[in-house]
Amino acid sequence: MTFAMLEDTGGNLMQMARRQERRCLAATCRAGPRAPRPGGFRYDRDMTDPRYPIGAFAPPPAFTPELRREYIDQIAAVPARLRAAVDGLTEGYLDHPYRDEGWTVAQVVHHVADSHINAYVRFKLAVTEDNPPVKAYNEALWAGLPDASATNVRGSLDLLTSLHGRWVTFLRSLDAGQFSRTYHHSAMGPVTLDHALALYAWHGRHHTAHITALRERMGW
Ligand code: NI
Repeated sequence: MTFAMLEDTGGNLMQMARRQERRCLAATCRAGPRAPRPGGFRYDRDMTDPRYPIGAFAPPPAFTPELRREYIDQIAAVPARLRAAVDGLTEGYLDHPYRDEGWTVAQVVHHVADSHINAYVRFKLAVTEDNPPVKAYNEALWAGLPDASATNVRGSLDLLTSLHGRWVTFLRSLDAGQFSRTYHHSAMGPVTLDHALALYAWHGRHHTAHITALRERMGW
């Protein structure tokens, strides 16, 4: 995921990009002053919307060491939870879209790996450079590439296990000052690591829930 592309859709890319940009610029993507919302997650969308099984992302009103620990724990849990979400699913199930016109279950798994590779690099850049530029990527096109649309998800699950191991070790080493550092996103402008931490904690839960909600709906 990039901040610019929270929506997973195979729809028209230009429309999608414009829609995403509007949503990001209007709502949750920029670092800096905004009206905070309590609770960290906003449930203002129809909760039956299969695109947002845990609600849309909204940053918390304030960051505390306890909240950061909670977010890091959520990020640490992603590989095992995603692995459990697809446990027992064979080829036909992994090729099933998680919603009408949505990505397949396998693509969702591969996307989390693609997104979190980008996230990991962005965090490291922000800690070692002064507001470094980072680039949005076209997640819809990435999801169509052969390695990200293949049915076999083992490679991405193993990648996530290793990646999150490194990422979480790094995140747990950061102090409050480092979480206030920023990277400069090509679509959203400056983003604090606090904001990014909350976002990626949401992101892992968001996509895992795409799969668990599908299995619940389908009785798999
Ligand atoms: Ni995503």
